[in-house]
Formats: sequence, C-alpha cells, structure tokens
Amino acid sequence: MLDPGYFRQLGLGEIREKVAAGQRLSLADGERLFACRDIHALGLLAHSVRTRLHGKSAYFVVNRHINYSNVCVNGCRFCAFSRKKGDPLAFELSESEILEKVAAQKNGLTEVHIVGGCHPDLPLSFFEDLLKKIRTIQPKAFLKAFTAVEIAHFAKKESITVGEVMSRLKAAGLDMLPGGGAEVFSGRIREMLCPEKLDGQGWLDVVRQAHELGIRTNATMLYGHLETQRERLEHMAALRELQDRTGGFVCFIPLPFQPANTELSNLSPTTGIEDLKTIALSRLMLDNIAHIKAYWVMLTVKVAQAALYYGADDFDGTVVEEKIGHMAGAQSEQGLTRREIERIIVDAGFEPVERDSLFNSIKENGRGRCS
Ligand code: V47
Ligand code: SF4
Repeated sequence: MLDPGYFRQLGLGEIREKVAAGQRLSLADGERLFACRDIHALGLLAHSVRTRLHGKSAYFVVNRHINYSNVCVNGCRFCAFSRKKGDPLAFELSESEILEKVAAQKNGLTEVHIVGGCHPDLPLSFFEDLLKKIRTIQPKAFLKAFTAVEIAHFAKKESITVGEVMSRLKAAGLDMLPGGGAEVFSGRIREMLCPEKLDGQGWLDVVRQAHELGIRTNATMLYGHLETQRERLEHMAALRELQDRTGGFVCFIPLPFQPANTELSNLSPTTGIEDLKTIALSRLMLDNIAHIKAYWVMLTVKVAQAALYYGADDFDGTVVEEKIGHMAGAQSEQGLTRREIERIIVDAGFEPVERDSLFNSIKENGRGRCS
C-alpha cells in the first residue's frame, strides 16, 4: 500500500520506513512532510497509521455544547466570541437557563461540553452547583467542562491552587477537561495574539495536574493565523512529551482559525489542503495520542468527511448549539443529528461507532458513563 518507490521519488523514503515501522518522527521529519506538495502522499502515510489504530471505525458522540457566558477578561485577538462585562452583546446564562438546555436533550446524550469566557465575577461555587444539578438531570452524560485557561482563572479568582479547583470540580461531577485554550504554545505568537491569557507552559502545567488527579483531557491547536509550520510542530512535540509522562490525553483537535469579526479579519481562512495537511501531520507526529478529531464545526462537514482519509478517526458529535466558531464566521450547521453523522461516515466508506467521551463504544458498554 505504501509503495516505497513513490515515497522515495518524493524524498520521503526514510519517513515512509519510519511510519511503516511505527517509529517516532522528528521535528525535521515534520518539516519535510509540511513541505511536500503531494497531499496524496501525506494522506497515504497518515491513513496507514489511522487504519493500524482504528481500522474502518469512525467515532462520533451524541453531545451538546453549552457556552455559559462570553464575558471574558482576556480579549484574545483571534476571538470573536468574547465581550467585556457591560457590552451590549455580552451574555450570561442563568443556572436555570443552562439546566433547561441540558434537560431538553432527550436523544441519548452522553456528553455535555461546557465552556465560557474567563468571567470576572462568577464564583467557583456557581460551577460546582451547576455540575451537581446537571448530573441529576443527565446522570449518564460525561461532564466535559472548563478549559485549562478557565481552571487557572478560577484558581486566581478564588486564591486557591489549580489542584484544589479541579478536586472540588471533580467532587461536584466533572469527568474531563476539553482541549481548548492551548492555541499554539509559542511565546512569540501568544505575546502578539493573547498576552493576557495563561501562557503555554501554564496550560501544560494545569493539564499535567489534571492528569495526575485522574482527570483525562483533550488538547487543541489553533492554526492558520500568524504561526509558522515549525511552531505547529513544536506545539505537537510539547503535547507528545507530556503524553509520554502522563498518558492523560484522549484526543487531539486541530482548530482552523476562523477570521471573521476578529481583530485578524484581514487574514484569509485556511484552505482545504492546509486543513488536510495539518490533520495528516497531527496523526503522524502524535504517535502517542490515540485519536485525532475532525471538528466539523470549524472544518466544514465536507472537509471533515475527507479528513477521515487523512488521519482523523473522530467526527466529534451532534453539538446542537455552537457559538465560538460561528461568531467568527464558521459556515457549518449549528448541530447535526446522529442520523446525519452516520450518513456522512458511511458515505465516506467508514463504519460509524457511537462513543462516549473516553472513546468507549456505546454499543459494547451500554449508553453513557457508569454512575
Ligand atoms: O479555546 C477561539 C478556539 C476553542 C477561534 O475538547 C477559535 O473535545 C477558531 O476547544 N477560530 C474552543 N478557533 C473549541 C474547543 C473544542 C471544540 C470541540 C471539541 C473540543 C474537545 C474542544 O476555539 C477555544 C479557542 O482555542 N477559538 N476563537 C476562532 N476565531
Ligand atoms: Fe476569552 Fe477564550 Fe475568547 Fe480568549 S479565546 S478571549 S480566553 S473566550
């Protein structure tokens, strides 16, 4: 399948051998792959790894996103979602509004994904109460909530450690952290785009502590703005290094930058080829993270479907309501039904597997988390 002559002719003979032998790729290998203009060659390499790990399975989850508030003290330049307190477009959902959204899901929900801005006033007790109440309404759903950036913000606000924040949230029902807020770890980029935000090392420290507390997490990478390909590879290498130590990452999610309504709206959105290349590089570099997500909300359904042949094995889920990408111009639907996702996956030639947040098959394990 990976014809040696074809890869040799592209100058990728050695990399092909490493991939076939399951050996780790270096940053220099990653740079050579990014420089390759033959997208099929990258796809074949990434697909061989994806197939070795997951066969024909393509995973999805019946989930619901909830953004509790867009009020944020950080003001990242790439964000179209956040507003300062008092802005006419600022919003804060009340506890009962959030619980209504959760209760309205009667479709076998197995994941609630809750994130928001770094709100200056909401106390940690608000989120503890919220998690406890959501748990009683949807006892089988995994509660995947609060990025490492929000956790660090809660700690600062309450003058306690991030470990204490996560222990309290875990006791209230938190199962897992989503992967947001990682952006790219490069100090050069963060200084330009999000100087107020928790820095790259800070993000990695919070996530390491989550893993040590038994809280699994995802990891994202925001690409397609001012970062270099080398900075993307360094971001992946930092995640790979932490994963070697903790094994706590479940899934990696490359997020293509949506420029509309942001301070970087002069930039063009990523192209489909750039997206597929980045997915393929993620699969090839992150040899110790089991799952690569094609997040259809930001990629579009069509590119996400194609990404299943470029190293992605997960399609995310039903989502229902999404604000962060859509406020920045994402053209995708707000949500998809289970049936629509299954059709997209089958049409691509894969077998849909409904999963929970930790990628246990729902069919094999029964629906939802064990209580
Ligand atoms: O943290 C902000 C990013 C993230 C923009 O863990 C932007 O399963 C693109 O993290 N264009 C939120 N991206 C999304 C996220 C996520 C999504 C789906 C699944 C999971 C998971 C995590 O979106 C933010 C930030 O990094 N973001 N602005 C923008 N204009
Ligand atoms: Fe706030 Fe997150 Fe938007 Fe940054 S990306 S401004 S931290 S909501």
